[in-house]
Parts: sequence; C-alpha cells; structure tokens
Amino acid sequence: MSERTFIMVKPDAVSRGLSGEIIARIARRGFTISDLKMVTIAREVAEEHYGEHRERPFFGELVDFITGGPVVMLVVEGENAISVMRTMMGATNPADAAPGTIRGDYALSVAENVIHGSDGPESAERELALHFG
Ligand code: 3AN
Repeated sequence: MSERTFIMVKPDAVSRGLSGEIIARIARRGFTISDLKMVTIAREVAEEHYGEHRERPFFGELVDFITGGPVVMLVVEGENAISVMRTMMGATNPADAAPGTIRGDYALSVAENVIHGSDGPESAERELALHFG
C-alpha cells in the first residue's frame, strides 16, 4: 500500500553534513521525496511534535536539541513507507541499531540519533499536518 510518512533529518546530522547522504539513501531505496524543506523549528512546534513525551525526564533536553539548529523535513512516499523507513532508520538507541541502518551507520547517542520518522499511520498524518499542513 502506498503511504506517506514524515521524515526529519535532525540538527546533529545537518551540522555534520550528513543530510545529503541520508536523503540519497531514501531516494535510492525507491521512495519518492514529494516535499522537502530546511527549517529551524519553533519551540511551540517542537513541543507539539513531541507532545507524547511531555512528562518524560528528557523532554526539555529533547526540545532544546531539536530547536538548536536547522533540520531537513521530508515527505516520503511509497509502498509501506512508514514501516520501511522505520526499518531503514534502525533502533531508537543507536547502540542497538544494526549496521546498515541509518542510525547504525551514523549515530552513537540516543539523544542525538540523526533522524526521526513517524511511527505509524496516525502519527504520520499528525506530523505531516503539523509540519507541511
Ligand atoms: P523514535 O524517534 O525512534 O520514534 P521515541 O519516539 O521513543 O523514538 O523518542 C523520541 C525521541 O526522543 C528520540 N528520537 C530520541 O531523540 C529522544 N529520546 C528517546 N529516549 C531518550 C532518552 N532516554 N534520552 C534522551 N533523548 C531520548
């Protein structure tokens, strides 16, 4: 089933010059990148994006990090885009991410883990509306 998902190259990856490589991997896999923009996220938008983590101890740190520099936001489309992108990203904690995944190849820290991708159809819809609506 063709799906749309929201993907974000996080500030750590943008500042390390990795956005081109990460976007190329997504395109080479066969997905269509149907929209793309570089932005610095406003604090209120970041708090809404990560709303489900509001009560977690790392929430403040997470919002500081994601608003701390430009990100690249993408709309990625194709067969099973949501779950295939999650597989390509690798585990949230890069220490557990398999080599060959984006986090497994480019990240070491759970806080600065290079990429975000929607974790299901409802979050994809919500995140696409929030950032591209
Ligand atoms: P994912 O991004 O794989 O969907 P979530 O939704 O569990 O993972 O976590 C959202 C983001 O919160 C992660 N991408 C990561 O940057 C951050 N995060 C998760 N756990 C921690 C933690 N223990 N300390 C700091 N940041 C964390």
